[in-house]
Amino acid sequence: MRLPALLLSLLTVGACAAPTTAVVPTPADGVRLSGGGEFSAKDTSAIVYDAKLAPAGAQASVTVESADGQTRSSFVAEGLLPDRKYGVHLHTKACGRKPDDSGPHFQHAHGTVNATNEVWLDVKTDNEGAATASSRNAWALTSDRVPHSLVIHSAATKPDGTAGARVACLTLK
Ligand SMILES: [Cu+2]
Repeated sequence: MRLPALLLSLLTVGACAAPTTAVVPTPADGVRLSGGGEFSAKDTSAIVYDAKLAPAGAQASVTVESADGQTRSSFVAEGLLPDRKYGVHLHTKACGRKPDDSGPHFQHAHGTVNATNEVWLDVKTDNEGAATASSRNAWALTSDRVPHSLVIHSAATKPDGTAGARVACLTLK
C-alpha cells in the first residue's frame, strides 16, 4: 500500500522541522557484512576443519554492521558441542581449504591484541550446543579495509589472543 503524496509531504515537513542539528548518517556511509551456513568440509563460505568440535549439522551466522563510529557484531551458532567454550574472532582473509587461509585477527589499529582493538565473539554453548555472542567496538570499518572471515577456535581466547586450533570458518560478504 502506498501512502498518498500529501501525507508523504506532511511527514517530510515534520521530519525537517524536528529540532536536531546532528548529521544523520545515511546507510551508504556504513559497512555491512554477513556470513553463515551449515558447515561442510568443502564449501569455504562455511567450512569445518575439525568435525569433532563442529559436528555434522553445525551451523552459524554472523553479521557485522559498522557506521557512525561504531562496529556492532553478532554471532549465532547451533549444533556445536554442548557446555563448551569456543574462541571466536573476525579475521583478515576469507576462509580457505586450509585453517590458516583466513589469516590473522582483524585489527583496527595495527599491533594491539585485545577485544577493544579486535572483534572477539567468544561463546560458551548451552546444553544443546547453541550459543550467541555480540560485541560493540568504538570504531568504524571503512569499505577499503574490512574483515573477511569469522573463525571459531577450539578454546576460549587467552589475553594474548590465542584460542587454540581453528575449528570452522565463515566467509564474510
Ligand atoms: Cu581467531
